[in-house]
Amino acid sequence: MPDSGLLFKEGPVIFADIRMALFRSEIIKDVSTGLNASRKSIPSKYFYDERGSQLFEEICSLPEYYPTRTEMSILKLSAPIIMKSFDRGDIVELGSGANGKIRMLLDAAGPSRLSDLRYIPVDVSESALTEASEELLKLYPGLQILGIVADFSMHLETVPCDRKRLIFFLGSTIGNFDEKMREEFLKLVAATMNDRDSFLVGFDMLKPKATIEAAYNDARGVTSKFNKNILRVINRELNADFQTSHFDHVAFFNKDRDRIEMHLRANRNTVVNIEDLELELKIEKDETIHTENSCKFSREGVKELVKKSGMEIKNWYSDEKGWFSLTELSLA
Ligand code: SAH
Ligand code: AVI
Repeated sequence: MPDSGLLFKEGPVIFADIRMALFRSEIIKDVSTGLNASRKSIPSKYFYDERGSQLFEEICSLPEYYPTRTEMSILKLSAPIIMKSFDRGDIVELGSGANGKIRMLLDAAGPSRLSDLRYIPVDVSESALTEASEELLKLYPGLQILGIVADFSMHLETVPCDRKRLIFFLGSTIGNFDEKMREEFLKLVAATMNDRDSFLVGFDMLKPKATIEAAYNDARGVTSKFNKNILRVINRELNADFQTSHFDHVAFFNKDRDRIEMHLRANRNTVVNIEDLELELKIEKDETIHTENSCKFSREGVKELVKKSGMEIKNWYSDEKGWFSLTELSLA
């Protein structure tokens, strides 16, 4: 059980809000560092307020956004294998978001095993966490849930590790880290694992550039709304006056770094006041704010990363086209 932050109980779900007390100092530091730099950026975790989480859910069902449906197709086949040897313990999900994927695992476990399982979703988005948990309880009565609102890159120590664990990090959220952070993060998770635990990580694999770029430039413009939502978050949290119409959504594949880059590009010279940072920001036409990287992986790249983290690949699940991979890792 987490030993810091705010613990509260809502019906049979227990929530621990590790983030609340730290949020303000964190966002001030992150946004101030990012927007005062010569190449402006804002960390992608600030996409996910209530609206951002809803927009991400919409993205997941867009025809162009292949990662969600591809990973779900892999889970459909692999969930029964993964759950076969896991009859009791904790199912931890880092960056849990909505509950579609975890439901496939709970279904594979079957109703008779639910009371021996505890589900521990960890997410910065309190709204996503509470909504998903409430829905899960209705669908799976008897399941214990401990929801933790926390930044998984900073507060992994708040996730209990006293029982056997299956730890999930799905959706290729690992691709939103840069290379150094990916390695550090895997090492951090490995340091909390026992021999009996497994870590299941989703990787979005390299594929034709046009397919990848279409996934981040959907025809309905949902990804554009999602990208611009980060400015609305900054406006609300730091009393800023970004005009979202002064920025265009830009997403392209950077071939040298095997990643999609998302930016917001100013479509005119604009001045933004961020009251809580006492900052007047002059942004020139065509200047960009870098909001996200989404790395795509080769099988060799994944193997190398896993090796560096002190873990090994126990199982490799993939789809027919090799577009997405779910890797099961354990301590080496
Ligand atoms: N796992 C889900 C959601 C992926 S979207 C899926 O596969 O579809 C990424 C999720 O991670 C969002 O719910 C977001 O709120 C959460 N997230 C992003 N950065 C985070 C961080 N640093 N710490 C904890 N959660 C984070
Ligand atoms: C959460 N993450 C893995 C998504 C991605 O594809 O990198 C976020 C996203 N950004 C734009 N569309 C989806």
